[in-house]
Amino acid sequence: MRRNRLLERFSAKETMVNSWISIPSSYCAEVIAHTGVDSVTVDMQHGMIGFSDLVHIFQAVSTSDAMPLVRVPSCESSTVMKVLDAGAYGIICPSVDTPEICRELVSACRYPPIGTRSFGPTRGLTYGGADYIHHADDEIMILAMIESQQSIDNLNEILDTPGLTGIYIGPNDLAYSLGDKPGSDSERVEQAILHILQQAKCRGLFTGIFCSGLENAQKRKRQGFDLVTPGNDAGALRSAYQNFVANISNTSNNKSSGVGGY
Ligand code: 3PY
Ligand code: MG
Repeated sequence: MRRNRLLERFSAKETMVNSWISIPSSYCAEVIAHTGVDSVTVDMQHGMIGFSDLVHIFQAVSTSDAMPLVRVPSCESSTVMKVLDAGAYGIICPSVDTPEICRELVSACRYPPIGTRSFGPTRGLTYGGADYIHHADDEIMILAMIESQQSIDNLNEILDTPGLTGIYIGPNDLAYSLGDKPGSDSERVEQAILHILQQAKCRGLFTGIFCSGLENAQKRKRQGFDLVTPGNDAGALRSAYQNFVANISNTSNNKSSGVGGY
């Protein structure tokens, strides 16, 4: 089976750059996948993306070395299993607030006897290779999003879930949950992020985080996160075009400026 290079780079202790796709365009995803990013995450929670868009995006990503990941809308098992069958090498699941949700997530991602993933690897077999079913449980990553006070209250039990690969922090929802606004870098949000990072790292878990942009991603790298996402595709496109406009017509246009990496 094709190896998951995120796991290889994790073993080598290298920082990885993840991209975040919200635009339903295989061409846009192909361009991003060929920039040297380590992974392309298709955002099916907040992105403008349906299942057939996802398949086309994955086909485009397959022309590069970037690993295909999906941020699913929830831990609901039929969606998790379907995107795995489409060839996802990692699942990022939002709002894993309790150990029960985490166990449900792990179960949906793993074949029996470990979990309850249903057999039918369709495109996973084509992309992964003929021995897919023998190695899928070792190569596919399961990342639980920690993004609420409740998930922090349950952190130890969530992180101790057998089979969990690691965590991915959603700082914007975390800020809301702690009484701040998306994009906040308040002391309580920063303290919470460092606490989650430290608890995950001391268990040897993989750590990822969504970032508000380049500077924020550089800071997270310095803090020791394994994988950083410097915002999404729409945010990057918007800021590039705002920069063109501001520097050519000498007007600053803040009408649609991004928030929290979006
Ligand atoms: C968050 O910051 O809450 C996220 O889910 C990142 O998209
Ligand atoms: Mg979130």
